[in-house]
Amino acid sequence: MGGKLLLATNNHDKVREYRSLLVGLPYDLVTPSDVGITTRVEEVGKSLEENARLKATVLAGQSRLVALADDSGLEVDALGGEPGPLSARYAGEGASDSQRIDYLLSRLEAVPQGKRTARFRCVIAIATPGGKVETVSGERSGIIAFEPRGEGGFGYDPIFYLPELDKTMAELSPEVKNRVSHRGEAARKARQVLERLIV
Ligand code: ITT
Repeated sequence: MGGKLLLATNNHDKVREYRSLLVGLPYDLVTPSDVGITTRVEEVGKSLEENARLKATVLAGQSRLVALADDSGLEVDALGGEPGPLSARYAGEGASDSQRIDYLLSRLEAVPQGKRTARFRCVIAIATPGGKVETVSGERSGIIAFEPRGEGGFGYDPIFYLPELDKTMAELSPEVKNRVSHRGEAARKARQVLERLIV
């Protein structure tokens, strides 16, 4: 039996996706608030990988549980890879998803369809209380739409258009998003790491 696995995130949308992506593993998934942890780890790293490692290591140490952290972001080519690791704070601390979308669209106003390529990246770090850390990652390419569409998902999903499916990520069902998303790819690799940790 694997015991408890701490989902080291304060983002409820990520928790919802991981509950489905990690289904069937012999772990009881818990959140920081479930185990009385209220600290927010400052994301001081320069890369998604650094920040994911930091969040997983700190929370595994505090909880004495295996911890899985996710640092993810959107890289827009016309903006030199921005917002990247700053995706959550792009329109300032405390901004809403729709304010971040508006801000990003305003930065891309003059950029034509053919130059709006982007990718979502997700890095997952899994840390043990003993201090071991492993990382895995996933990515999904797409195009930044001119206006938001769809009600599903979260974050930048309504403006992330997938030409192969002719839909934005927010127009996909949760099952299809998990199949094609950056987080889905990373979580399938994380599953293998977690299976190895079970003794
Ligand atoms: P934790 O650090 O507590 O996990 P957070 O929301 O601060 O939560 P990140 O630092 O990883 O998470 O920021 C990721 C941001 O990137 C998030 O706020 C979204 O705006 C965006 N993002 C990540 N995954 C996404 C997805 O699947 N779809 C749309 N936007 C996503």
